[in-house]
Amino acid sequence: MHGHRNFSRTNPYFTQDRADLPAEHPLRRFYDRSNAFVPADNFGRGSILREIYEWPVFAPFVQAALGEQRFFRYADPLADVIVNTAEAGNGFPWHFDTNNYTVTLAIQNAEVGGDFEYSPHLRTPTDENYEGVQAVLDGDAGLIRTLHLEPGDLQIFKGRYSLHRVTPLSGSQARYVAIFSYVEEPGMVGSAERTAQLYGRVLPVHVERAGVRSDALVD
Ligand SMILES: O=C(O)CCC(=O)C(=O)O
Ligand SMILES: [Fe+2]
Repeated sequence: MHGHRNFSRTNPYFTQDRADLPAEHPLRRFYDRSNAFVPADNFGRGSILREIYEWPVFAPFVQAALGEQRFFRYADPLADVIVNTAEAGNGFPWHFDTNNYTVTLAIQNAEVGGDFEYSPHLRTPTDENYEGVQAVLDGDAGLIRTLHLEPGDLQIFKGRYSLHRVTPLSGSQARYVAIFSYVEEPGMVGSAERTAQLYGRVLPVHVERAGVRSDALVD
């Protein structure tokens, strides 16, 4: 597998610790996060994932489902269609996405775990609802919905206001999910810094297009 591993410890917001707040506050709840991204140049012409991504009816379908006004395929040759891999452990703990939406295709499930848990519309642009977030982090089943996806299932999910996680994995089989990325302007690529973080390398295009940036994809 040509994945680049990422380990971190993050709160649900991907922000710094706040020593001024009580220990149980959501901004102070840090979880291990561990996964690997297989960059898009492993899925070249003729690969099934690229055929789906570039299938002329696919992007318009996703755009209509999301109701987005401006919607373009990502122009980043390392990041437009990638595979996320996660092994036994705590792959994707509770978080709000920093991007507006995520489009995934389930490829392989782990033996145990890997369900998608989410709490719809838990915060709004004007109300962080830290009490509600804390209740979900503490396992309040009344606020949590569970989705079990099987290989081949396409998921279109708006994660900025809905807290979500992938339940911890166990067993020897890794979980694989493809992620299709879209942006609001044509011709965009990721910044060199973020690309190096996520994929462990950059291409000339990431340096050359330093003025035309977007990091509006994977969190
Ligand atoms: O792997 C998944 O099913 C979703 C992961 C996720 O929440 C994300 O990429 O932001
Ligand atoms: Fe997410």
